[in-house]
Amino acid sequence: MNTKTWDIINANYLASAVKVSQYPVPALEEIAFIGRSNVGKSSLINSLTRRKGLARVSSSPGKTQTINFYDLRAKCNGEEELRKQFYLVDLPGYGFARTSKDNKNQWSAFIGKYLEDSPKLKLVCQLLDIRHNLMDSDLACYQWLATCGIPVIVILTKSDKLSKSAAQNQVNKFKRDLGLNDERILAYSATNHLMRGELIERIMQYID
Ligand SMILES: Nc1nc2c(ncn2[C@@H]2O[C@H](COP(=O)(O)OP(=O)(O)O)[C@@H](O)[C@H]2O)c(=O)[nH]1
Ligand SMILES: [Mg+2]
Repeated sequence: MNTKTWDIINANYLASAVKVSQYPVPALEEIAFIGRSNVGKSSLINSLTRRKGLARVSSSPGKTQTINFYDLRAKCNGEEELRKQFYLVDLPGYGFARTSKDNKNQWSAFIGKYLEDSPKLKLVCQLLDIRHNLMDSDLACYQWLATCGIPVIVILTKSDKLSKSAAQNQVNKFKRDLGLNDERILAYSATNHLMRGELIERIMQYID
Protein backbone atom coordinates (compact mmCIF):
# COMPACT_ATOMS: atom_id res chain seq x y z
CA MET A 1 0.00 0.00 0.00
CA ASN A 2 1.57 3.26 -1.03
CA THR A 3 -1.39 5.60 -1.24
CA LYS A 4 -0.74 8.83 0.60
CA THR A 5 -3.26 9.75 3.24
CA TRP A 6 -2.90 13.10 4.90
CA ASP A 7 -4.42 14.23 8.14
CA ILE A 8 -4.28 17.52 9.98
CA ILE A 9 -2.82 16.73 13.36
CA ASN A 10 -2.41 20.16 14.90
CA ALA A 11 -3.96 23.59 14.49
CA ASN A 12 -3.41 26.79 16.41
CA TYR A 13 -4.61 30.34 16.08
CA LEU A 14 -1.61 32.54 15.31
CA ALA A 15 -2.57 36.14 14.56
CA SER A 16 -5.17 38.55 13.26
CA ALA A 17 -3.94 41.13 10.81
CA VAL A 18 -5.22 44.26 9.13
CA LYS A 19 -1.89 45.08 7.48
CA VAL A 20 1.17 43.31 6.08
CA SER A 21 3.37 44.12 9.07
CA GLN A 22 1.05 41.99 11.21
CA TYR A 23 1.34 38.85 9.03
CA PRO A 24 3.10 36.01 10.85
CA VAL A 25 6.81 35.35 10.43
CA PRO A 26 8.27 33.25 8.92
CA ALA A 27 6.12 33.30 5.81
CA LEU A 28 4.97 29.72 5.19
CA GLU A 29 2.86 28.44 2.33
CA GLU A 30 -0.76 29.50 2.68
CA ILE A 31 -4.22 28.20 1.87
CA ALA A 32 -6.94 30.85 2.15
CA PHE A 33 -10.68 30.54 2.74
CA ILE A 34 -13.10 33.10 1.40
CA GLY A 35 -16.87 33.42 1.22
CA ARG A 36 -19.98 35.36 2.00
CA SER A 37 -20.70 35.99 5.69
CA ASN A 38 -22.62 33.11 7.30
CA VAL A 39 -21.65 30.65 4.53
CA GLY A 40 -20.13 28.34 7.15
CA LYS A 41 -16.46 29.29 6.95
CA SER A 42 -15.70 29.13 10.66
CA SER A 43 -17.56 25.81 10.95
CA LEU A 44 -15.56 24.41 8.03
CA ILE A 45 -12.27 25.49 9.60
CA ASN A 46 -13.26 23.86 12.88
CA SER A 47 -14.32 20.65 11.08
CA LEU A 48 -11.12 20.49 9.04
CA THR A 49 -8.89 20.99 12.05
CA ARG A 50 -11.10 18.98 14.45
CA ARG A 51 -10.92 21.93 16.82
CA LYS A 52 -14.42 22.94 17.82
CA GLY A 53 -13.65 26.41 19.11
CA LEU A 54 -10.76 27.34 16.83
CA ALA A 55 -12.69 29.71 14.59
CA ARG A 56 -15.68 31.44 16.09
CA VAL A 57 -19.04 30.21 14.79
CA SER A 58 -21.54 33.04 14.75
CA SER A 59 -25.16 33.50 13.83
CA SER A 60 -24.77 37.26 13.41
CA PRO A 61 -22.89 37.70 10.13
CA GLY A 62 -20.18 40.14 9.21
CA LYS A 63 -18.12 40.28 12.36
CA THR A 64 -14.72 39.11 11.14
CA GLN A 65 -13.03 42.05 9.49
CA THR A 66 -9.48 40.89 10.03
CA ILE A 67 -7.35 38.33 8.23
CA ASN A 68 -6.89 35.47 10.66
CA PHE A 69 -3.90 33.14 10.44
CA TYR A 70 -3.85 29.60 11.79
CA ASP A 71 -0.79 27.41 12.00
CA LEU A 72 -1.53 23.91 10.67
CA ARG A 73 0.53 20.74 10.80
CA ALA A 74 -0.27 17.74 8.63
CA LYS A 75 1.07 14.22 8.72
CA CYS A 76 1.00 11.57 5.99
CA ASN A 77 0.09 7.94 6.74
CA GLY A 78 0.93 8.58 10.37
CA GLU A 79 4.64 8.77 9.49
CA GLU A 80 6.86 11.07 11.49
CA GLU A 81 9.06 11.95 8.50
CA LEU A 82 6.19 12.98 6.23
CA ARG A 83 5.05 16.20 7.80
CA LYS A 84 4.11 19.59 6.44
CA GLN A 85 3.43 22.88 8.12
CA PHE A 86 1.46 25.71 6.51
CA TYR A 87 -0.91 28.55 7.30
CA LEU A 88 -4.66 28.47 6.93
CA VAL A 89 -5.83 32.01 6.24
CA ASP A 90 -9.37 33.06 7.11
CA LEU A 91 -10.34 36.06 4.98
CA PRO A 92 -13.15 38.47 5.91
CA GLY A 93 -16.57 37.70 4.44
CA TYR A 94 -17.95 39.61 1.48
CA GLY A 95 -21.41 40.67 0.45
CA PHE A 96 -23.34 41.04 3.66
CA ALA A 97 -26.67 42.80 3.43
CA ARG A 98 -26.27 46.40 4.56
CA THR A 99 -22.87 46.93 3.00
CA SER A 100 -22.36 50.33 1.44
CA LYS A 101 -20.38 50.85 -1.73
CA ASP A 102 -17.54 52.30 0.36
CA ASN A 103 -17.45 49.15 2.46
CA LYS A 104 -17.29 47.02 -0.67
CA ASN A 105 -14.40 49.07 -2.06
CA GLN A 106 -12.64 48.81 1.27
CA TRP A 107 -13.11 45.05 1.27
CA SER A 108 -11.68 44.65 -2.25
CA ALA A 109 -8.74 46.90 -1.45
CA PHE A 110 -8.02 45.01 1.76
CA ILE A 111 -8.23 41.53 0.20
CA GLY A 112 -6.50 42.75 -2.94
CA LYS A 113 -3.56 43.94 -0.85
CA TYR A 114 -3.42 40.57 0.90
CA LEU A 115 -3.39 38.71 -2.45
CA GLU A 116 -0.65 41.00 -3.76
CA ASP A 117 1.50 40.67 -0.66
CA SER A 118 1.21 36.92 -0.31
CA PRO A 119 3.60 35.23 -2.73
CA LYS A 120 3.26 31.97 -0.80
CA LEU A 121 -0.50 31.75 -1.27
CA LYS A 122 -1.05 28.40 -3.04
CA LEU A 123 -4.80 27.95 -3.12
CA VAL A 124 -8.01 29.78 -2.32
CA CYS A 125 -11.06 27.80 -1.23
CA GLN A 126 -14.16 29.80 -2.10
CA LEU A 127 -17.17 28.75 -0.04
CA LEU A 128 -20.71 28.88 -1.43
CA ASP A 129 -23.90 27.77 0.33
CA ILE A 130 -25.12 24.66 -1.51
CA ARG A 131 -28.76 25.77 -1.16
CA HIS A 132 -28.35 29.13 -2.86
CA ASN A 133 -27.92 30.38 -6.39
CA LEU A 134 -24.68 31.95 -7.51
CA MET A 135 -24.84 35.67 -6.77
CA ASP A 136 -23.12 38.44 -8.71
CA SER A 137 -20.66 39.03 -5.87
CA ASP A 138 -19.77 35.29 -5.77
CA LEU A 139 -19.06 35.27 -9.48
CA ALA A 140 -17.12 38.54 -9.24
CA CYS A 141 -15.01 37.12 -6.42
CA TYR A 142 -14.34 33.87 -8.32
CA GLN A 143 -13.38 35.69 -11.52
CA TRP A 144 -11.21 38.14 -9.64
CA LEU A 145 -9.24 35.31 -8.00
CA ALA A 146 -8.89 33.57 -11.35
CA THR A 147 -7.58 36.80 -12.89
CA CYS A 148 -5.00 36.99 -10.10
CA GLY A 149 -3.80 33.56 -11.27
CA ILE A 150 -4.53 31.83 -7.99
CA PRO A 151 -5.90 28.27 -8.07
CA VAL A 152 -9.45 28.18 -6.69
CA ILE A 153 -11.45 25.27 -5.31
CA VAL A 154 -15.16 25.83 -4.73
CA ILE A 155 -16.58 24.27 -1.58
CA LEU A 156 -20.36 24.00 -1.38
CA THR A 157 -21.18 24.20 2.31
CA LYS A 158 -24.01 22.77 4.45
CA SER A 159 -24.56 19.79 2.12
CA ASP A 160 -26.41 18.02 4.95
CA LYS A 161 -29.28 20.47 4.44
CA LEU A 162 -30.16 18.88 1.08
CA SER A 163 -30.99 15.35 -0.01
CA LYS A 164 -28.25 13.49 -1.87
CA SER A 165 -29.86 14.04 -5.27
CA ALA A 166 -30.67 17.71 -4.62
CA ALA A 167 -27.07 18.23 -3.51
CA GLN A 168 -25.77 16.59 -6.69
CA ASN A 169 -28.04 18.83 -8.79
CA GLN A 170 -26.57 21.87 -7.07
CA VAL A 171 -23.00 20.62 -7.64
CA ASN A 172 -23.81 20.29 -11.35
CA LYS A 173 -25.38 23.73 -11.48
CA PHE A 174 -22.38 25.45 -9.85
CA LYS A 175 -20.04 23.47 -12.12
CA ARG A 176 -21.89 24.83 -15.14
CA ASP A 177 -22.20 28.39 -13.83
CA LEU A 178 -18.50 28.66 -13.02
CA GLY A 179 -17.11 26.33 -15.70
CA LEU A 180 -15.50 23.96 -13.19
CA ASN A 181 -14.37 20.36 -13.51
CA ASP A 182 -14.84 17.79 -10.72
CA GLU A 183 -11.42 18.48 -9.20
CA ARG A 184 -12.42 22.09 -8.54
CA ILE A 185 -15.63 21.54 -6.61
CA LEU A 186 -16.65 19.64 -3.49
CA ALA A 187 -19.81 19.45 -1.37
CA TYR A 188 -19.03 19.60 2.33
CA SER A 189 -20.88 19.32 5.60
CA ALA A 190 -19.32 20.59 8.80
CA THR A 191 -22.04 18.66 10.61
CA ASN A 192 -21.16 15.14 9.41
CA HIS A 193 -17.53 15.76 8.26
CA LEU A 194 -17.95 13.11 5.50
CA MET A 195 -15.71 14.82 2.95
CA ARG A 196 -13.08 15.90 5.46
CA GLY A 197 -10.46 13.40 4.25
CA GLU A 198 -11.09 14.27 0.61
CA LEU A 199 -10.77 18.01 1.23
CA ILE A 200 -7.52 17.54 3.16
CA GLU A 201 -6.08 15.43 0.30
CA ARG A 202 -6.98 18.13 -2.21
CA ILE A 203 -5.49 20.90 -0.09
CA MET A 204 -2.25 18.99 0.49
CA GLN A 205 -1.71 18.68 -3.27
CA TYR A 206 -1.02 22.41 -3.27
CA ILE A 207 1.51 22.41 -0.42
CA ASP A 208 5.15 21.66 -1.35
N1 LIG B 1 -26.49 22.22 8.98
C1 LIG B 1 -25.33 22.85 8.86
N2 LIG B 1 -25.17 24.10 9.38
C2 LIG B 1 -23.98 24.73 9.24
C3 LIG B 1 -22.89 24.11 8.55
N3 LIG B 1 -21.85 24.97 8.55
C4 LIG B 1 -22.27 26.06 9.22
N4 LIG B 1 -23.54 25.93 9.64
C5 LIG B 1 -24.33 26.94 10.40
O1 LIG B 1 -24.36 28.18 9.68
C6 LIG B 1 -24.21 29.31 10.53
C7 LIG B 1 -23.02 30.15 10.15
O2 LIG B 1 -21.83 29.38 10.33
P1 LIG B 1 -20.38 30.05 10.51
O3 LIG B 1 -19.40 28.92 10.50
O4 LIG B 1 -20.33 30.98 11.67
O5 LIG B 1 -20.28 30.90 9.15
P2 LIG B 1 -19.23 32.05 8.74
O6 LIG B 1 -19.89 33.35 9.03
O7 LIG B 1 -19.03 31.84 7.27
O8 LIG B 1 -17.96 31.83 9.52
C8 LIG B 1 -24.12 28.74 11.96
O9 LIG B 1 -25.37 28.77 12.54
C9 LIG B 1 -23.66 27.30 11.73
O10 LIG B 1 -24.04 26.42 12.75
C10 LIG B 1 -23.09 22.79 7.98
O11 LIG B 1 -22.22 22.18 7.35
N5 LIG B 1 -24.32 22.21 8.18
MG1 LIG C 1 -16.84 33.16 10.64
